[in-house]
Amino acid sequence: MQLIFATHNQNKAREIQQMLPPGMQVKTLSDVGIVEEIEENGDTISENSKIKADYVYLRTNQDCFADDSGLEVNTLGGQPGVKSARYAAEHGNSQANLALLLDNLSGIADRAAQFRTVITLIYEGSIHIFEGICRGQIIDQPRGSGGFGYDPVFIPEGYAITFAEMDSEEKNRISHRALAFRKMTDWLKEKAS
Ligand code: ITT
Repeated sequence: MQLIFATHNQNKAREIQQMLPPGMQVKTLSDVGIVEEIEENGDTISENSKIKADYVYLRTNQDCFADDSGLEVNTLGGQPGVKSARYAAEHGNSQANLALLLDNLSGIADRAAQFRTVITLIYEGSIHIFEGICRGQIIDQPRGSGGFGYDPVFIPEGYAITFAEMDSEEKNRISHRALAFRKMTDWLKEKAS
């Protein structure tokens, strides 16, 4: 069985391949001849994951899934949210995004935030949604050099270190993305058994 992942990122695809039963093969967009970037113009993280999955399904008529993620900060009304990659400027610059976030939170005591991933799976023509949430706190100075994006300022609940200070295996065990992917792969395993 073949499942198309709406991404050009081979690393993401490899990671999810390892979580799936043998017999289920993940293909990336390039593997199926989709070379263009899919425009993510939805108003929410969920909408963007659906836009990407719908696009691939329309083009290929095959089982497929798409993910979208973002950081939601309580006191900022859920911002940067769907705009996480382009918070400070249209073309994603993690440093600038991070600086703007810290700026917007300066002097604010409530630093609660969460990373959210939404996966839209189109399987045998039906849509299934899987969500992963990782709650935590935004600190006021970046710490650590691992990960990407907002990792240096995010401390997940139950930890004293940021995602950027954590080794990648540990982050991949507890992250929003890992949780959402695990939900999807568990569901697929159930289907396949
Ligand atoms: P795609 O090409 O797969 O779309 P992306 O960089 O847009 O990659 P996501 O959709 O997963 O990544 O996430 C959107 C933004 O949300 C991302 O650019 C980061 O700013 C932020 N983000 C998401 N997951 C994150 C994580 O685990 N750690 C830090 N920042 C994250």
